[in-house]
Amino acid sequence: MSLSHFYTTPISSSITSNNPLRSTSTKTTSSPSVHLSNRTHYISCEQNKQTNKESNANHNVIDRRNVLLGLGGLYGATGSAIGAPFTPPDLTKCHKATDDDVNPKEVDCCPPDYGKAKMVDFTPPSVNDPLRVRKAAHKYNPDDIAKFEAAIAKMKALPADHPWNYYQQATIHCTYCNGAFDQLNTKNLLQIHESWFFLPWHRYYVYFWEKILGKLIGDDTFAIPFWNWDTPKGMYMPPMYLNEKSPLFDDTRDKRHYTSVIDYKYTYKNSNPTDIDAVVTTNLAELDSIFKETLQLPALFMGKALRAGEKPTPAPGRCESLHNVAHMWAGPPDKPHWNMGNFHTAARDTLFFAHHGNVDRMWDIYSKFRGQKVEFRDPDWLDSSFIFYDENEQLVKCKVRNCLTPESLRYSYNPEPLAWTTIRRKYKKLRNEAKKRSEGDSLKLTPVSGFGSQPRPLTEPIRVLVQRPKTSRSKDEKADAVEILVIDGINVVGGSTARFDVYVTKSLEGLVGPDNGELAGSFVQIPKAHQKSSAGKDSSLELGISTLLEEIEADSEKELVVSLIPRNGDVIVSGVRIELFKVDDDEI
Ligand SMILES: [Cu+2]
Repeated sequence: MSLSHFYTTPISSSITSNNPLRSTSTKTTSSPSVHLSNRTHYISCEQNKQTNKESNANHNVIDRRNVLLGLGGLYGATGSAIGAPFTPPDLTKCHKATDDDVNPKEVDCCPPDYGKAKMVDFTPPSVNDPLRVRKAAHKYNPDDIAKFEAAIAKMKALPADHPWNYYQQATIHCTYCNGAFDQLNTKNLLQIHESWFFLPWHRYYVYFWEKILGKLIGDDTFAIPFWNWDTPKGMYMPPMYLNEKSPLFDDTRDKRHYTSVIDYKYTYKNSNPTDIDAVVTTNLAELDSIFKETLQLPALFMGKALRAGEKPTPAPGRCESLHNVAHMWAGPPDKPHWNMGNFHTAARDTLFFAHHGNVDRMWDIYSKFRGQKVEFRDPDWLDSSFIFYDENEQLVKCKVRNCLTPESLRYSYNPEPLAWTTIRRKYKKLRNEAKKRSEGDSLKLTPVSGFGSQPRPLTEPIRVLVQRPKTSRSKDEKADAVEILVIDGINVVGGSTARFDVYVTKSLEGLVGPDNGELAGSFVQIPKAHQKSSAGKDSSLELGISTLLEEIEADSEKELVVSLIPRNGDVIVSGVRIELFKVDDDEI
């Protein structure tokens, strides 16, 4: 399958992944996950055969715990719960969390008091229930706005301790993201961000919020708006959120951005771009890259695996990293970045739900590009569960497998043109002009060498030569394994906000010019509350580069120049490497 044709060609080859990034040997040993050498991680055919034998016929899923045990019982002897689906926490054991951007640092993230409420399994809505259709926020008419405002006003007017109360609802985000609970029977943080739970958890969260609002105004067709930040006219704060008299208004947002276009390269410093057309084009090109580079390996889009008993190692997908930018941009530039700019408080702003409507829509589009093949056939993902308070005031336990499509929850998105699917030619023109300008600035070439063996602070741009495991791969080889740039051991000093961008270009015999090359992706972190014990845990960033290499005609290059460009925050990086990751094929 050619990646460059995926927008127009029906996806026929099997690209479903059983969490392929976990399938490497690196995560099954006790050694640190920092790798300074370049290695190829192919899963052997034997392992694939073994996993298939163990697949569950009903759901076509594979039990990775058996696979791991079969590979030497690495986890079996510990008796821990490692390698199992996530479960809801013990609701009686909520504790304070830490937020490094706040003074004093301790914050309360405990959810509504569920008392002795009995938890039942969530039953997905009937196919006969009305379909709720979410519309783009910037297209809302006065009637749409009035209805939405009425619902929000009612939610805000509920008693403060009611589980449907606006602020109680906002606290749920804090609960699952900010260290209010440990995972059941462990000392490990309950955290659904920066992993494969990011998209399904937020899907449920927004779903129940919408259902409750509908119930409050007695309308079972009620749907929330989505912030359509992937289309030129939607790349602004939707106007209805800026009316100071509206219950949708939030005074904490960055006022510089009330009328400016969102820049996906935003850090707190660069605001209000003047060349709007260039920013919009660059934004769209990034979206195009995100979809193309992640299509074969869902972990690259959705985030890496996290299983019960594991200490979360932040590894967000590109969807989440981009979503962080919009949080940063909407929230204020100063600490503690309330509301949107800090996970701990983000859901206090109604714009959060429009933002996550679009994040959820991105997942839906991604899923449809993939022919709606399940992203991870792993029961540790599918059978993981979260709790929510539903529109009948019932505590429900919701499994990932029941939210794989919006339609299964009886909602959908009003179709909007996907502006980023046709931007490539315009973007190339823009890039070529920029390159010419940069050549004019300086023809100076500077030497580049390897990263070295020690972690390095990213106080200035780091440009390093990185070897590729294989050059000039055939189409079949590319369909079989994805080339990935891995940035290891990313430590944000102080755990606060940070960003750096990663560029790739060809080397000129060990030298590099002034142009950084093409953007491969970004590391973007916004402040969050956490448990002290998990502070400072290193992150990793994994970026697909197959399409990028075709674009810059670097397929035959043995080495590439990778540039890490600091934008914000104090960051230390431990290593940069390029690997090939096997794409699981359910037809094997
Ligand atoms: Cu968010």
